[in-house]
Amino acid sequence: MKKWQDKEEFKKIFTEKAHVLWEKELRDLTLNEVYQTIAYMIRDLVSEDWIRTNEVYAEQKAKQVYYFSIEFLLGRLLQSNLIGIGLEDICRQGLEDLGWKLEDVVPQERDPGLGNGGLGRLAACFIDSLAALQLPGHGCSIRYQYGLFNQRIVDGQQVELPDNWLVNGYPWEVKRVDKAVNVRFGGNAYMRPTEDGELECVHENYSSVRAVPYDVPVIGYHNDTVNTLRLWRAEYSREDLYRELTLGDRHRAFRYKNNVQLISRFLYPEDSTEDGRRLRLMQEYFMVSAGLQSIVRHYKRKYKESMYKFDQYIAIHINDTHPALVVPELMRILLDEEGMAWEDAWDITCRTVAYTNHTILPEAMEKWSIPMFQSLLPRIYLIVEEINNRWLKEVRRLYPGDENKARSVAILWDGQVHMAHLSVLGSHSVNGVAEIHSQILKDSTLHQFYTIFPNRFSNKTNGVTHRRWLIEANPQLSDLIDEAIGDEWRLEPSKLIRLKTVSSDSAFLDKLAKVKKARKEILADYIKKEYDTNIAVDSIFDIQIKRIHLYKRQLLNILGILHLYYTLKANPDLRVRPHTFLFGGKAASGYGEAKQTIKLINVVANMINRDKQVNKQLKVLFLENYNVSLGQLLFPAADVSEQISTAGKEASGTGNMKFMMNGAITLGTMDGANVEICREVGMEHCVIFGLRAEEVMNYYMHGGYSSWNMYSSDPRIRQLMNSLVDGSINGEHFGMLYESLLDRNDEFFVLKDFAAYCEAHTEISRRYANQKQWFHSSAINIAHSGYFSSDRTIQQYASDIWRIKPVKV
Ligand code: GPU
Repeated sequence: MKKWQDKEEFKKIFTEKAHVLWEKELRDLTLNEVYQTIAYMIRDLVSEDWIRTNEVYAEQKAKQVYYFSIEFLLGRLLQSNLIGIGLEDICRQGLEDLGWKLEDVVPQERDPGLGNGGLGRLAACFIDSLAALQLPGHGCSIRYQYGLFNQRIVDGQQVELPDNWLVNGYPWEVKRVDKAVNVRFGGNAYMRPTEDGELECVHENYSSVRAVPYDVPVIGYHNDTVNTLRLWRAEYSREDLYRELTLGDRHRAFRYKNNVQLISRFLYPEDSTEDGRRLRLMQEYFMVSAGLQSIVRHYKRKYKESMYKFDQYIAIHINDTHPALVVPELMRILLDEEGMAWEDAWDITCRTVAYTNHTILPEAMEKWSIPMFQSLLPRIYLIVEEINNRWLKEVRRLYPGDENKARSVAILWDGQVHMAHLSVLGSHSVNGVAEIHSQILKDSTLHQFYTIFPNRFSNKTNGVTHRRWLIEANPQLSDLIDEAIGDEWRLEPSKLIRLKTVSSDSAFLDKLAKVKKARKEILADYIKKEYDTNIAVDSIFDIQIKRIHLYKRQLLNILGILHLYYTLKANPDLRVRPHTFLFGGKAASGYGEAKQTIKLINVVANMINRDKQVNKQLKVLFLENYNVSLGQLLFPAADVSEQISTAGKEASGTGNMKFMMNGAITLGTMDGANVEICREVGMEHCVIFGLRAEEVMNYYMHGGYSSWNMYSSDPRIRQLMNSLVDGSINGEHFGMLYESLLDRNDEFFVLKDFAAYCEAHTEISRRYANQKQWFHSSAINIAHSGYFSSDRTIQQYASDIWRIKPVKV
């Protein structure tokens, strides 16, 4: 790559580019135009490498992976791309000469809200790691016009505003009209005999949607690899529109046009729960069909190999079940377009596809009603039916008379299409995202499949990219690490383990404490500016940031805070270590309990922050619109990482890893990746509390838990529960939460874990009192965070599942 040699060259190119783009003098540029100018300059720099990367892959016929995900939560790209190509400093200096600060330009970029939470952010970390490791791998998703809603808090309540993230254009994308494909919906499909006695499928009266790809470069870290994230947009096909119009039905024509445009208009505001909408199914098939068609076309044109060898050159990964239709869609292409026999097509499909499960919450398991599925995707339905028939025949042959077996592995059952079952059956690899989660899949959720295909199952513990979450988010800490152990960890995060050698060194720990303080100051400044609130940087910053969900138990956290408040009120002379509790996260728009939790947090926060008797010791804040960029400000400033989901419920969690990488101590349950975090760092460097997954499971299976008993036996709980409904919290009522905790027997064991949670907090305060000990733990956490780099995760996927190798560009 021909880079800007120095700031003078940067300034020269910037000036030329800005003139061409905006036709005005530099001094008249808006900050947003400055941002866009640099983005286009970076595009220019990488364009040759981008073309070259694809050429080299094709020349070498390298095996490639396509990572299909209904979400990619990218975050801003300007700074990470500058860091990736090693030009951040030159850019900063050049801008400074021209009168701008890079720090003011960066926030001009809007976070593309193309994801909800962990699943989408994982996909973004994964493509970052693929490029960093020079692996041939690309992302495939939808270019939603509106991302996840923007969250405002009004009177303590969540208000959802549309996230029109594309208003000012998106300089990182390239529209590729020449690569558009058509996707078919509706109509009718049936089998008919051909002249030579075979069966062929007829699909007629369907309507066509044009899928147009927008490509975003995924730039490798200090290498020449530029992979592609391909985002599909739905457009109406002019021919179809004109046909309707010439047939004289204007209403039908406009309905067609509107329906088509809806397909890529909104990202669904759900995280782990699914409310089965027709449009969502359309989105899933749209992404899958467009993606697969373009992969097959590229394979035939550039690799010029037989479709019988498809799986030797192509791996397809499905990020949870939202892209599970790749299984029948690849079958359709192989059967109908390539004329393959069923057995061959099935064999190739299973060898190509691999599946990751991200949840065991039963309500989050995707199922579609058969009538809806059939009317929307008639040809795909015929194929799914055939897959199911052949499969159940096989199962009944293997386990005669065992209808339970058949039921628990069926794809079509009870009038529904079971997407997880389709995914397991149609792939050669199934993995969970943390050890405990993979074990639960084998033991319960997918147990029957596991008995039939034990070798198909494995674990791939999640990871996060240390490039964004440490190097970019926390340059102060990154520099300190360089100083202590050299900078090799930037390329190989496992080298962070060398920090153990300085983790008891007082001089180092003092510097670590200074860095933490500096990051708390940066956050405090932001909070002062945005909320006009002062937070004390010598208080413990205790942070819970993630989607709001009953199983994640933000309720446990806020009830703990409320109890602390009552304790302080009842004991005016009591002095506790000052605490700042920060929350952030969005609630799905239709999720009443989650929204009421937000309200509770805000009302309690208000009550506490205004109370002069306690607000020197206690401060609570709910930060609006938690997203990737806000995360980059919060993780570096945290002392305590709240990871308090009900054991067995959080598949992995990935925020836990971002916190530890930035030196926060985990306060958590034995759930998801917390289990591995605390195994790596040692029990003495995290604080673990609460029921274990087996205990939770036991209560579910055999009963024996009554939240009313907790209410009767623990006066603290009684006081808290009463306060939810008696108006004592600023006159507000929280009936829905009260019901969930008491009348519906506290499904997530908030009250059961309450006492242990309070003790865990006491333990945190006790440990924080010894600063040297605290920062020793902090250092140990950073040292072990190398294991939780997505580079490690991706290497495991690459060697165990995809069988792909690095390619030097
Ligand atoms: N997850 Br399924 C989501 O964020 N959204 C989903 O629709 C589904 C799962 C999360 C899990 O809840 C979280 O535990 C995990 O760390 C993350 O996926 C990535 O694996």
